[in-house]
Amino acid sequence: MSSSVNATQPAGWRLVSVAAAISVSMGMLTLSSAALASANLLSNGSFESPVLTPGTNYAIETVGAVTLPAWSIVGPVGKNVALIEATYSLPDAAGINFAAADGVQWIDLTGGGSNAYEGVKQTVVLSPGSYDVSFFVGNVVKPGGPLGVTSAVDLWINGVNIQTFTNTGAGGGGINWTRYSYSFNASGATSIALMNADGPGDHLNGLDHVTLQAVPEPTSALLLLAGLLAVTAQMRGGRAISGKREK
Ligand SMILES: [Ca+2]
Repeated sequence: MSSSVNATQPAGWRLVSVAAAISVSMGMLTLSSAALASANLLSNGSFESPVLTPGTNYAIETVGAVTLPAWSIVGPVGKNVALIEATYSLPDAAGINFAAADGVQWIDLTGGGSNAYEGVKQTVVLSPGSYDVSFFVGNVVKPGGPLGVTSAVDLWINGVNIQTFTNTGAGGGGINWTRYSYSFNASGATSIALMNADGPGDHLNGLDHVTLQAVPEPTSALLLLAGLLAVTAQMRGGRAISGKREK
């Protein structure tokens, strides 16, 4: 039916409409990819809230407290993590740049001398599907000092210890921030927890820019591709009909 409609229209108009259809299809593909890529399903994933007063350097976030918006502080009672600002400095770490991986604040999972199995946890409700969780682990290599040489973070999903991610990178005068990610399927209430897996003598284990993103369904991309192929086939069919009529 569409071929006959096209055959009655001027060839120039037909080409313009086909080009417009392809353009719209590709635009939808780009838009849907961009929207999915930019949507972080976690809140306060960069730990920019609460805003620390400049010069404060850090704030202790105690296990069980509700001082870190969207996150729970989890671990043994009385332990803590520390919210750090980029201008933080230590007598033992003179000259080290504590810049955040994203924004101006980050979390030290070893806390203020806490050094236990503590961390941060957030629960979100997800539609059935595939998801990517990603986060930056910050490390400083300073052998023999309080900051240690590695930073290890355990990822827990729905109460299951998934994997330990260990950053051994040196920052060259600052923190080495390395991004890690993990893909999984989920449905309904889903908890994400990131825990300090450093040894007791290591007083630096950075965490920043935690994201949770939906992975685009392959079927959505395939449907768009099928649409593009249909438009292309229609264009070729229109040319064939047009060619016959010209003879
Ligand atoms: Ca941050």
